[in-house]
Parts: sequence; C-alpha cells; structure tokens
Amino acid sequence: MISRRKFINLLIASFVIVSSKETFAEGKKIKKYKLLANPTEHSFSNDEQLTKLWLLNNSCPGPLIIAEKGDILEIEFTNLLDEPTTLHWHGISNLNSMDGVPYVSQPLVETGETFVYRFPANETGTYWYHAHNKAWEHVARGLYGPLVITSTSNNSLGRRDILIVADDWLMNNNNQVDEESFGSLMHWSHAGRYGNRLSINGKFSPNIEIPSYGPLRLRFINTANARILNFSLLDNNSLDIIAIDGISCKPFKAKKIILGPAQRVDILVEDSSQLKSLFEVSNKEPLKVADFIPNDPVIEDHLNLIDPIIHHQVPALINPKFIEIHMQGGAMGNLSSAIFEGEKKELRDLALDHSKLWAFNGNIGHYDFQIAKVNLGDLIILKIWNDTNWPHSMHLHGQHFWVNSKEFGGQNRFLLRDTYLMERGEKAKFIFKANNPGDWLFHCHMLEHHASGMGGIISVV
Ligand SMILES: [Cu+2]
Repeated sequence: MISRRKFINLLIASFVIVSSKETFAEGKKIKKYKLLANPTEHSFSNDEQLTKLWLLNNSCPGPLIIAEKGDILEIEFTNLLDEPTTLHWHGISNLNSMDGVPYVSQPLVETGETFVYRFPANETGTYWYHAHNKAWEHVARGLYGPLVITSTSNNSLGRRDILIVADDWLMNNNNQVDEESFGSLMHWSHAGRYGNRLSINGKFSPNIEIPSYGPLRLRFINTANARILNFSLLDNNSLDIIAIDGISCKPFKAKKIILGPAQRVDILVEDSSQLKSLFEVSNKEPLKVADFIPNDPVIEDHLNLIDPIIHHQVPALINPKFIEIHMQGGAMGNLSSAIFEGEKKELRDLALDHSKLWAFNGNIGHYDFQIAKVNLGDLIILKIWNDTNWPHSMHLHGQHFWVNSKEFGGQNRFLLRDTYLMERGEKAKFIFKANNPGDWLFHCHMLEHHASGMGGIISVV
C-alpha cells in the first residue's frame, strides 16, 4: 500500500525532468532534452487498473520541459511507436522548420527514427507540446506534455508556481482508452471527442501539494481533444488572471477559468491557505477534480511569480490586409457541398466517403490547402465568421494574434492569444503583424474538426 505522502511525492515527481542537460554555445545556454515516444501503461489512480497509453518518457503528461527566456531548447525526439508522428510546440513563435507539422514543415518521424528540434525560447510563459500527426488519436492516447519558459528571476516552479494540466479521456469499462470510437463520424460532425474521465496532472482526483500560506501561481493547460473546460477554485471568489496563452497580460478578474482545447490561463492566488479544492463547473453540479494539500513552505521560497510584463500593444491598423474566413459545416450546419481535392462534392458524400465535414470558404481544408499568401511585415486581419452550430478553438501557428475576446464574460477585452474560443455564430477579427516567415497552419483545435476539414495554411513570404 502506498502512503499518502509517497503518493503526493510521486505526483510532484511526475514533473521532474529526467534527462535535461545544459551546454553553452555562442553565449547562449542550450537546454537539452530527450523525449521517447512508446506504448506504455499508466496508473491514473491507485485503485484502478493500469491504462495502456502512448506516452513520452513513460510519463503522463509528458515530462515538463523548462527553459529560461533567451535559452535555446534542443529536444531529441525518438519515435518507438508503430506509427509515424511529429511534435508541435504549441504557442511558441517558432522557426517554421521546427514547428512540427507533418507535410508542411517537416517529414513524419517514422518508427525508430529520431528528429532533433532546436529553437530559441524567446518569450516567457506557459506552453505545451503535442503530437501533430493524426493528433485526434495521438493526443487522445497521451502524446503531449507541458513546456514552461521562465524569466531568470522566477525560480519557484514546482513550489509556488504549479502546473494544472487537464485532460479529458474517453475510457471504456476496463479503464482503457476507448479505441472503437476513434474516427467516429458522430464525434467528427458534432463537438468532437468528448470523454468521460477528467485527469489533472495525469491522475484522477489527485492531491496537489501547495505551500500552507503565501502567494501561488497556477498554470492551467487544457490538453483535451475537444472538451471546453471551466475551472473554479472557491465559491464566490474572483480569480486574478495574469497570463493568457503564455503571454503576461494586464491582470484582470474573472469568475472562472474558461479553457478551450489547447488554451492556457495563469492565475495568481494571494494566499494559498484559502485553497481547498479545484472544481470543473461546466455542469450545474460542480465536479471536484483535485484537492490542494497544504505543506510547510520552503524557507528560501522565491516569490517572483509574475514574469516581467512586456506591454504588447495592438498594432496601429494602417493598411491592413484583410483575409476573410467563412467557417461552415458539421451537424445542423448550412454547408451543402464543398470543394475537395479539386472537385465539388455533396456534404453527404464527403462525410461518408472521406470523413470530411467542415470547410473554410467552401473548401475542405487540409495540410495542402492554402488559405492565403501574405508578405512578410504585412499587417493582417483575419475576419473569421463561425457560421456553424458549434464552438471552435481556433489556433494559429507561428505567432500570437490580437483578438477582442468575448471569452471571459462582461466586457470584451483585447487579448494576445494563440488560440481563441469562438462561439457559434460569432464573428471575430484576429490581428497580427506577419513577422514570422513560413507556411503556418490555421486550424480548429477540436482535433476531430481539424481532421475533417477545418484547417489550412497561411503562407508568410
Ligand atoms: Cu472546431
């Protein structure tokens, strides 16, 4: 029988980095990691049977990758799965060749092969990495992990700076990932693959050790395929949001933390002695998903929990280039036909013959579908209309964008995001300077929607 203390220690240990090394080149620190993908068994809770997953370094979530702003990250990825895959570094304004999108920026990493990702850690914040081939299956089987870039003054990670990595699993009665429903047209045409178990940091209902008093930073990451998560910490208490999708923002208060798939929110808790439990509050009945267990704070704890805020400004809208994106399709939608592989086809045939259900501007999207081509340095406004009956978590690779967000209730506020949760029927403008050259994917992060047509390329040349 495992003791409670040991269990808590294991939980903390699940984020210990097993294979990081540091070297120096050209005055920069190079943080080196090795990630190995392979099938393995995982324990979500002590009293349930082991679950077969595909994991990185046998860890669920995958190991925490940390760098300080200004470092170079070098990650040697080896694929020991029976299927090819790649890794994408979500939210990083990356070099295009390191972005990890198969067919676009790199070849698939085949079974037994190794690919070295090497890129600069330019911005502090909460990011994550995940498989990008057949992501609707590979991410659902566990191929993802957290990535945090800290400022040099922030060294309380793991003590006063704590990750909350949430995932939604569709499990069968044997506590195994439900494989039969992979590729289900029902999921693909509706909200995506919704699960029936919620894990926090790879555990069902874990205890999370926190200092018994004093300030605390919590970094939430939604790694679910499709489920929108709503978290609350305390009854009737407002939360102090300090960063969105990695980027420090002008702090603001919110009643709950809303996270579309792939989104991140960091909050600051003034006094950790107030924290008791974490609740998921999408439904009428709040679901308790974790307990916070106080522990004596380490005496040398540093309290620099907020990275220096860089005051990003919405760029002046001089000579913007507009790109219109009309999103259609899915169940109860208004898409009757669309162009697929150069041919116009009825939606019914697209669904039954090709599992395609969603379109941008009348085109079924894919890795080779170019939405637009823009010039380096252009000011871009994506005018997006979610003309479907479903919410969508829209992600742009390669750069963040400004959006007048409706996500946190009350007043709209301009946020710098890499993923924006659009309500059904919503029209939004994503504003960004096209400063990062390359072919960048723009897609829905409800991973089933992307697989069935909701994705394309914006080329910056
Ligand atoms: Cu979607």
